[in-house]
Parts: sequence; C-alpha cells; structure tokens
Amino acid sequence: MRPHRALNTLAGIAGVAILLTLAGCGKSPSASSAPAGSEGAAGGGDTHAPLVVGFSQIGAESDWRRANTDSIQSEAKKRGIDLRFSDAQQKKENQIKAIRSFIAQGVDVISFSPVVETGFEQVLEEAKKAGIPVVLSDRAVDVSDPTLYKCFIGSDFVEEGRRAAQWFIDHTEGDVKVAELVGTPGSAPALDRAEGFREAIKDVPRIQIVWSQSGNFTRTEGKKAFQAFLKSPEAKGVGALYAHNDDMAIGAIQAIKEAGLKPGVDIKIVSIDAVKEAFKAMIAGELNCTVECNPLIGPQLFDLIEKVARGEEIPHRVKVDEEVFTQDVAADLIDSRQY
Ligand code: GYE
Repeated sequence: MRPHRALNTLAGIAGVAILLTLAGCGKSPSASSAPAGSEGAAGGGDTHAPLVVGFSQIGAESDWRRANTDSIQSEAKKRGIDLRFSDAQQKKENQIKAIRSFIAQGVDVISFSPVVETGFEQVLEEAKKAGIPVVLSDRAVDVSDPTLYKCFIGSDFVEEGRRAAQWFIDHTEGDVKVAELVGTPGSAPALDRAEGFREAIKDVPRIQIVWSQSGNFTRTEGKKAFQAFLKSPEAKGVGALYAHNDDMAIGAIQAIKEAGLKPGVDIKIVSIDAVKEAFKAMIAGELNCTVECNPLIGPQLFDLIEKVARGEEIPHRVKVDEEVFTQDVAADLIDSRQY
C-alpha cells in the first residue's frame, strides 16, 4: 500500500498547488520544548533558544540534490536555525542512524528526504514516542499510519511522469519505442515517475516502453546503463529516451554521442528536474524537453517546520508548483535558472 498516492491523485484532480505564505519569517521561534510563558524568563539578554532541526539528506547524487541542500542550508542560516545536517550517501541505513541520533540529541523537529519509500516505519514510531514532529522533505514514505509524520512537502512526481509522456504524445508520430532510465529503485520519484508516464501512454498504443533500467539518478550510472543498452539487440528501433532525471539524461547523451548517434534527433530525449545543464543540452539540440522539479524548497520547508514547532496545524501534503520547458524557450530562460 502506498497511501500517499491516493492523496497525490486527489490533489492532482483538484489541480491545486498549495503555496504557503511567508508569514512569520524573520523572527526566530521559540523551541517547541520551551514551556509556555518561559520566553525571556532566564534573566537578561536574548533568551530565545534557536530552533534545533535535524535534517537527513539523501546524498549529493545530482545537480538537483546539490541545489536542494544549498536551499535548505542557506534558509536555516538566514532564520538562525541550529541545523544538524547529515548526508546519508544514498543509504537508508545511514538515514535511520541519523534520525536515531537526532532523537537522542532531543532536537525540536526532524526533517528528512527518504532515499526509498519503505523501511522507516519503526524509526518514525520512535520519533513519535519521543514527541518529536517529523516533516518529510522532497520524497514520501510508504507507511500505514499517516500520523507518523506531520507533513510531506515535495513535488507531484506522478504528474511529472505524465508531463514527460505528453511531450512524446504531442511531438512524435507513428510507432515510438521508448527506453526508460529509472531513478533509485524503490524511491518515491522513481516509482511515481514510472507510474505517471505509463498512465499517460496507456491509451496511446503507438508509444511503447521496450526497455527500462535504473541509473540511480546519477550521470555515471545513467551513462553506463545506456552504453550497455545501446550495444544490446534491444536497442534496435528505439528512437526515444525517458530519463527520470536530467543527470541520467546527460550521461545517456554522452553514451549516444560515443555510439555515433545524434541525441535529440536519432533518439528524442525527455527528462525531469530542469537543471541548468539540461537547458544547455536543449540549446545544443541534444535534449528535447525537461519537466521542472523544483529543489528550492528551503523557505517553504522551514515555514512548515517553524509552524509545527509552535504547535500549529500544518497541511499533511504540500505540493510545489512546476512547469515544462522545451528547446524553443531554452536560450531565453537559461540565465534566469537558479539551479
Ligand atoms: O529528481 C533527482 C534527485 O527526489 C525529486 O532526486 C528528487 C530527485 C531528483 O536525485 O535528480
């Protein structure tokens, strides 16, 4: 069961992206653990203890992730938050360890970006028992008890998959055989982007996925997987690549060139994230389209975290507003891209 999917779909139908107001910024909130009325009680000076937040990041696997880390760290600094930041190097076990350590340190709020959807139930129960609220950032978890976290802020990955498919539906004719470079197996974006794409091509039999393999959201693994694919008999007649992120698409572009083919022409490519490198590739005519997935969620994330620390109600799901970009607009927009 992946309960958040139902939420995704419902919100998708409503077509509503919830944008948080920036109310309350610039004032550092008192920690949730501070007893009511204790502000300023401990004799002289500024007695506001900074909010302590433990954040477990997935790693540094892509340009998207690096921009996401920058956004989180710089926003925490701006707000005077004591951020305990931990890099899990793409390993669930490291995240569980980090979360346990945040619980032991008695942080006010825990936030993390779960590398995969499953396996976090127990540690989330431990956080709940310790009375520490959890806000999920960027990726969702699959748990049977939705009260194990307060909120999940992140993109609608199913919709991103649908949007990627739509480009192929609108810009190709005749039979199209698609190769798919999948993100980290078991991660929310890999599962949802696969689902959204398949849903959109379900009634378009001329478009078929004929090969699907993980490149773990990295350039190196994307290139390696696509190199092997291009040498295999399965590559025959394949004229399209759907990559779950730009980094893997960029890796595949290198592999395609090395194989003597023209990326963006012989093999049409659509990927997700909309990082600057993807705009460069579109300007060079090597990438056809990128679907935006916005990593700059630090301000929204800390709005939620500060609210939850003050004991205020926050929505259980917050989506990020996003767009789709094609080659014709790439040159005009590249300088305005922040990541
Ligand atoms: O698309 C990819 C990153 O979880 C949305 O993770 C994120 C994904 C992003 O490594 O580039």
